[in-house]
This record gives sequence, structure tokens and C-alpha cells, in this order.
Amino acid sequence: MEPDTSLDAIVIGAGFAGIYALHKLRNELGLAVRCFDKADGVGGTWHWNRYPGAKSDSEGFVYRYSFDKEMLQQWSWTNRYLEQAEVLEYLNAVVDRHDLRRDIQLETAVTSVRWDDSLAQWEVRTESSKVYRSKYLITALGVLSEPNTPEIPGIEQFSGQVVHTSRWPDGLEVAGRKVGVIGTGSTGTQFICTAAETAQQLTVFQRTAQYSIPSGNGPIDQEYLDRCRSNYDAIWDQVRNSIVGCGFEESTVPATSVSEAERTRVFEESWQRGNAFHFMFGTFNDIIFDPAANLAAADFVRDKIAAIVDDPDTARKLMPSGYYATRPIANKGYYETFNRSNVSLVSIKDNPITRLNENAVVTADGTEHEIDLLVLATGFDAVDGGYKKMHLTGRDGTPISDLWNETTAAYLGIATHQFPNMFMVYGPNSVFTNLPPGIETQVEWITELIRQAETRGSAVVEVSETAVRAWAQLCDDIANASLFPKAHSWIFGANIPGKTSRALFYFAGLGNYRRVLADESDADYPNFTFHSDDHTSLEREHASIPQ
Ligand code: FAD
Ligand code: NA7
Repeated sequence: MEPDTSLDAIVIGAGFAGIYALHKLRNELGLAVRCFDKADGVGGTWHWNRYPGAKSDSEGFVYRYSFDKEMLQQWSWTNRYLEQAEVLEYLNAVVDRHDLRRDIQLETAVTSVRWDDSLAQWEVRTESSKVYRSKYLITALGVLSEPNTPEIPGIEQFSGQVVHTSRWPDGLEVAGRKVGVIGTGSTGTQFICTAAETAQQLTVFQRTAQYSIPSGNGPIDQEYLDRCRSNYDAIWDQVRNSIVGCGFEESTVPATSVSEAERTRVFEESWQRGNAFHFMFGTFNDIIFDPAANLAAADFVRDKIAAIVDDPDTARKLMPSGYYATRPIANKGYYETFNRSNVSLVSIKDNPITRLNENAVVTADGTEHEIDLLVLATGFDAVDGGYKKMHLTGRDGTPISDLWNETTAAYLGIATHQFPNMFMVYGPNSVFTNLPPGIETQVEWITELIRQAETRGSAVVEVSETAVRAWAQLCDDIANASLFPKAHSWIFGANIPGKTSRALFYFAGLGNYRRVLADESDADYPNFTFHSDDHTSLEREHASIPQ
């Protein structure tokens, strides 16, 4: 089949990142762009994750794009946090407003991508064996897109349904059913709170107890919307200069600098206010750095669990014991849910699952926990999962999985050596933040880099290996100065058996991250090489400055 050579850029993924990349590259730079997604609708995360209770845990006023000022004034939402359907509707509206749908090709899984050095182009092959070539490749594959599905012995004997939360089929109801759920991360806890309301019986299989902070979710009114709308310039300014980009000022006060009574007062105020990011970053500034501060926050949550949960044994099982240092989890009434008579908790740390039989989950103590629906809220092969799944090869046929075998890394989370003209949105080592402002930051920066390449008539833009390694090291160093690596979680790849655990994010905050990006572009991209149009000579127009 003849390749389609009509495109300047190919975007893979039609979530927040891919939609914006298509808009910037096509509508602003005037490139010929096509966006592929294997899903049958746009929206990425919000297309795939339709489980009961799916919602944002960033507050709605900052879980959106900032670029479309008119839309910020017009678009409404109903609760402090956004329901899955609301985000999906919003993203579809963005696609239509900016006339993007005609260049989005759905139900198109990209199965292999190859850099062709002789043509200085990317060759993209889809599941239906169609081949496309383009100068630029934007991978917007999503940090939480590739499901982690554990193998459970006996699954083939189970007569009920097994479903991963990120592949929830339309129309699947939990009402009146005997539901088992494995996983108590952000997803599992959201599902548990909602499913408990209608399931006949909900059995929660918990491996690691989590710190769940009240979200404070509830309806918002017109006054709230008006306040957001009239303050948006200031809101985005604050977000872009903050650490986690969640729309509140991070604290500058160490927990260890105040009395125990004052600490308790501040934690209580945040607990009542709601928002898990606020509890971790808005109360004190040392919770993820200082073990004593972390212990104070953790003890506060444990005391709450003891006070909320009626059954002492259930309360004991729900109490987390390690550092409070995973991505914060927020729910409305998570611990309260375990006081319901139709909800039971099984600690599979103490009593592991051994197998499924025809109608039950069997645990090591021999108990058969009867269910007819098993929900896997077991998370994702985060950040690089989608890259490794796609057969992606760079210069000299180097597979990305080989390049990342030792160190999964990308300079600024955006580019890696051996993969010229390929720009990742939220590749490894991107900034740890509320994602939409992080995504906008990256897409805007990538757009400017491509604009530069086009203005210079460059055929190839490539980052130096030195820069990639130095950035990954910096991300490790920053992470290692915090308590984050001490908790077992997907933000270090530690949730996937066999995956090397290392910093998959830059933890110094959005404000600092944006300054690093600005320094790179203001200094005329010292860590990138722009090769001339005569790609065979690979003549350097631009010297790379090793760090
Ligand atoms: P995605 O939305 O994941 O989109 C990636 C797309 O790429 C997918 O549609 C996928 O089908 C497609 N794709 C991947 N590989 C291929 C391929 N080979 N071929 C074709 N298509 C491909 N973040 C926050 O900041 N705040 C929140 O409150 C929040 N809540 C979340 C709740 C849930 C349940 C989940 C799972 C994630 C949440 N996140 C949250 C993270 C969320 O993923 C991001 O906020 C954001 O939606 C990511 O957008 P994206 O475009 O980068 O990736
Ligand atoms: P997470 O945070 O990775 O949580 C996954 C959960 O599933 C967690 O409780 C895991 O326990 C559990 N898990 C994973 N594998 C197994 C196996 N094999 N057996 C038992 N339990 C298992 O994913 P989420 O989807 O909840 O959240 C990801 C992000 O999405 C989140 O941060 C938001 O941004 C939205 P463990 O803790 O590993 O013991």
C-alpha cells in the first residue's frame, strides 16, 4: 500500500494533549496534521474511564484549558469536581469549536512507528496496515492510558464479568449486584464510594491501605462560576507559577515550625475545606520532605479513620502505615462507606487472593467471597506503558524500549535523543502537576520549537543525549530529596512488577518547570541541534552545548 505523504505532522492520541496539539499545529502553524486515536471517540482518559464515580480530583475551575478565553466565560459545570461525562462533553465541545474533528481519525490504533533516516521522516503504521509519513511526530499517548491487568488464577472459570475500570462498557450497572473490587487507589476509592450506594454487596479487596482526604465535593452556584470567570487571568497566573497547579496557594510554613495544636488546627481546616492536593501542599510545605511533618499528617488521617469507622477491625485494616507520599487521593465519604452494611473489606495483604472459582474470589484462608462482577481498579502501566506497547523505533532502528531499558527519560519530558522530530506530551520526566496546565505548557513550547525549525528551514531537530541524561538525573535528585520515592506508587513505576522504579516526573513544580522551558528557548535551544535541509549531510546549524 502506498504511504500517505500529505502530512507534516502526526499526533497520536486525542485526549487533552492531542486535541490541543492538533489545534496549535494546524490552526496556528498552518501545518497539515492528522490525529489518530484507537478509541471510538475523542477525550482520552475521559472517553475510556466510565466507571461509576469517575470524576476529576482537580477542581473543575482549573481542570480545563486556559487558552480559549471565550469558552472560559461560557462553559458551565455543576460540582466542585467534574464528572467523567462533563469532561467528555467539554472536550468534544473544544474539538467542535476549533473545527478539529475533520482531522481526527478514530478507531485507528497505531501499531508501529519508525524513523526513516534516509527520508528524515516518521513512518506511522496503523492496525489496518495503512502507512503515513510525516516530518513531525507528536506522541500524546497519555500518562494513565495503558491498563495494568493482573493475572488471577482461575479467571477462566469465573461465570461473572471481569472489567478493568478504564475499559468500563456502556450500560454495565452495579445496582443490585454482588460486586468485588480489587484496588483502592484514586480510581478504586472513587468507584467504591459510588458503587456502595446501589450494589447489593460490595467486597473491597485491599492490598495497601491509602490516605483518602475529603474532596469537599458538592454543587457550585452561579456566584461561584461568576467569581471564577471574572478572576481567570489571575487564576491562571497563579496556577502557572505554582507547584501543583491546583488553584490554591501552596503553604510556605513548615509543619515542624508550629505547635502540635496549630498543626491539628491547620489539618482540620483543610480536612473540612476538602481537596487532597490542598491537604498535602496547602497546609504545610514540608509534608513530602520531612518525615516528622509527614508523620503528623499521617497520624491526623489515622485518627480520623479511627473516629469515622465503626468497626475497630475494619478501621485497623483501613489505616495506612507507610509514608503519606503517593499522588493524593480525594473522595467524598470514603471511610464512611465502610460503615454500610453492604460493604465489606478484605485485606489481601494479610489474606491474599489465591484464585477465582465459578462465583467467588477465594482467599488464602479458604473463604469464598461470592461475587458476580469483579472490578479491577488496578491502575496503569503509567507514563511509558503506551510507548513500549507501540513498536516505536528511532535512528538505526533503535526500539524505544531498548533506549529506555535502563533509564526511562526524556529531556523536559518532551524529547529524547535517537528520536528526532518526535515530541512527547507528558513523556517521562514531565512536571508533576494538575495536568491541563502542564499539558498546555508543553504543547505551546513544542509548537514554538517546531515554528523555529520551520523558520530555519531545518529538516531535523534533535535533543542531545547529555541533556536527556542530565534532566533525568535532576528529576531523580529532586525526587530523592523528598519522601515520594519511599511510597510504592505508579508515579515511580513501582506498581508494575519488574518495572524499574525511578522518578517518572519532575517534582519541582510547574512554575520552576516553566522557567526551565523559557530558559531553553530564550537561550536559542542550546540542548537541541537543528540539522539543515540537506539531511544527508546532517550539517550542524546549531551547536549543542553539553551541560
Ligand atoms: P489521555 O487522555 O490518556 O489520552 C491518550 C490517548 O492516546 C488515548 O485516548 C489513547 O486511546 C490514545 N492512544 C494511546 N496509544 C495509542 C496508539 N498506539 N494508537 C492510537 N491511539 C493511542 N489528571 C489531573 O490532573 N487531574 C485529575 O483530576 C485527573 N483525574 C483522573 C482520573 C482518572 C480516572 C484517570 C485515569 C486519570 C486522571 N487524570 C487526572 C490524569 C489524566 O490522564 C490527565 O488529566 C489527562 O486527561 C491526560 O490527557 P492526555 O491527552 O495526555 O492523555
Ligand atoms: P493506582 O493508584 O495505581 O492504584 C491501583 C490499585 O490497585 C492500588 O490499590 C494497588 O494496590 C491495586 N493493585 C494493583 N495491582 C494489584 C494486584 N495485582 N493485586 C492487588 N491489588 C493490586 O491506580 P488508580 O487507577 O487508582 O489511579 C491512577 C491515577 O488515575 C490516579 O493517581 C489519578 O490520577 C487517576 P497497591 O497500592 O499497589 O498495593
